Amino acid sequence: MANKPEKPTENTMEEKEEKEKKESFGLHLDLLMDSMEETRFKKKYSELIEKLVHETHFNDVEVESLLIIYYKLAKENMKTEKYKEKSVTKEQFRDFLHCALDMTDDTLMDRIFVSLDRMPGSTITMETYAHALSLMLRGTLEEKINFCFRVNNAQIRVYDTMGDGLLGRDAMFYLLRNSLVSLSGEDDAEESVKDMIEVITKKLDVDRDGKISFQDYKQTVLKQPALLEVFGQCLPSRGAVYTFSTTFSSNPNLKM
Ligand SMILES: [Ca+2]
Repeated sequence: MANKPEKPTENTMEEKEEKEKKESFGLHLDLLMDSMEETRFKKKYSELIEKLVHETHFNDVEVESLLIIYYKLAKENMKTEKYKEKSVTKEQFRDFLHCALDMTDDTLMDRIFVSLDRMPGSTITMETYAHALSLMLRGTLEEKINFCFRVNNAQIRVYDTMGDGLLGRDAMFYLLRNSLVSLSGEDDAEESVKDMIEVITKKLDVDRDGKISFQDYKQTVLKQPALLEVFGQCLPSRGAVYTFSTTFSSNPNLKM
């Protein structure tokens, strides 16, 4: 364009960034395949698609689209010849969650992997991937409660060998400090964290034994869903869920 304005307006800047983000993500969100490949894909995965329709909150078209994304990510790996099977690496899934669902916190991602997939190894299976997205995009409150508690516990287990499934004051301090330091700076963090622990314990410790058990947490969050991510973000934001859902679903608002 000859008369391109020097400074794009804010709106087009945003659009440009969004476009670049999608482009940098490249192939991954491209759901198109040539007809031969599509036939092969459907033949190979039709049983798995049917199984996943039962096990996840997606319909058959949505499962197929999500598996195509996986398939294309995995296909890229074959080029490097490092992986013998067509699998998505955890690294790729991390990038995927970053770009598609705006989840940027690396320590959070580590926790999520421990919770999703206890199997060691560098790859993530198609089924684990589909279940993870079902939970993140369409999970019921109860599913999310189970997941978030596991994620928080996984984080503790990394640093605390006591991992007994209870969140005591030390564990809470650790979790909350992580999310607060970035907000308020090192010095103020400690006092704020202690205050928060008081508030949270009052709200969540239903049986008043000083620790937050899964039952304490579950009972409280079922009544007050806003407390789901009280120990730190574990799930993508609503906005990110909606935006990504438009790429693979004809009904992105669908909430099951
Ligand atoms: Ca308790």
